[in-house]
Amino acid sequence: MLNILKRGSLSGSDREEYIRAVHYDNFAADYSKLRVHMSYAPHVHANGALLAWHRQFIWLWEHALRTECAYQGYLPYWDWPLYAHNLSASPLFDGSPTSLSGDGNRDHDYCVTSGPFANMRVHFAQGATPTLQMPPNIFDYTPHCLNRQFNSTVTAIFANATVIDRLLASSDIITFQERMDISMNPEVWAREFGPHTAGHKAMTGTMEDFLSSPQDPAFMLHHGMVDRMWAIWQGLDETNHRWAINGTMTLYNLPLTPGLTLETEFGFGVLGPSKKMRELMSPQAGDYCYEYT
Ligand SMILES: [Cu+2]
Repeated sequence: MLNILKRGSLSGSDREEYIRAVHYDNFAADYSKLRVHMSYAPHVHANGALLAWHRQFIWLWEHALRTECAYQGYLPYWDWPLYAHNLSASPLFDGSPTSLSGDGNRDHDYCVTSGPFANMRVHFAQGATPTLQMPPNIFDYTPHCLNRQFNSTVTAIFANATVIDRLLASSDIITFQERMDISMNPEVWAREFGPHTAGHKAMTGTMEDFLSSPQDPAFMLHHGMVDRMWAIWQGLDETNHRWAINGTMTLYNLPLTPGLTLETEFGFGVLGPSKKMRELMSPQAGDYCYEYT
């Protein structure tokens, strides 16, 4: 009997359980684990690797919660349209004890001072933008507060229900990637976002950093939704969507690396063994056995 792990919304006590596990095994607070996302960042964003690499990244996170923290609940995701117009009203971000903490506190440098992650310290400098050239000293220990500055206008415009419908209606992977992540095109980066970029930009602060955004506990739920969108889209057409790949492993899909194939290998550093793209294409194949509710 297959035991398919569910990913979906959590009730009150389940939320506390999830928060407990996050506190216990926080990729965000673990120097060596966080370095993995930082090191691979220029190779797995705004290109053909974003979806697959982050699928494995959050799966490794889920796996760690389950094996190291005995977490048995669902992996939650951030359902963008639900509170796109008012992030602070969302049960995820209202600052209550069962949220992932709220907005930054404007009287305290936009540090997060409410909810379970109040006064959390993060390790790495922030302010990195997507560039091929890694800024110097990115791995320097630079402790500061987890910070946010919600901008619901961004989610209201770029992560609403219409945006999602349009994303899922994409006729091919090129269109799907572009709609998910318009940052694929640097020319429009400054004025138009796909919902992936919008989630990061709408939270601002820690979540907006290109390299170290996983320092915000919201990162995993944001990428849970990115993965959910891809999983739903893949399932809409097994013949044409399931194995569809497009792009390279260079930022903005520049042709500095070969075009991705199912044999392309992705690294995950200390988090786990390398994986071929082929192994990351179905939530219910290989090591994976999960589905979204
Ligand atoms: Cu990322």
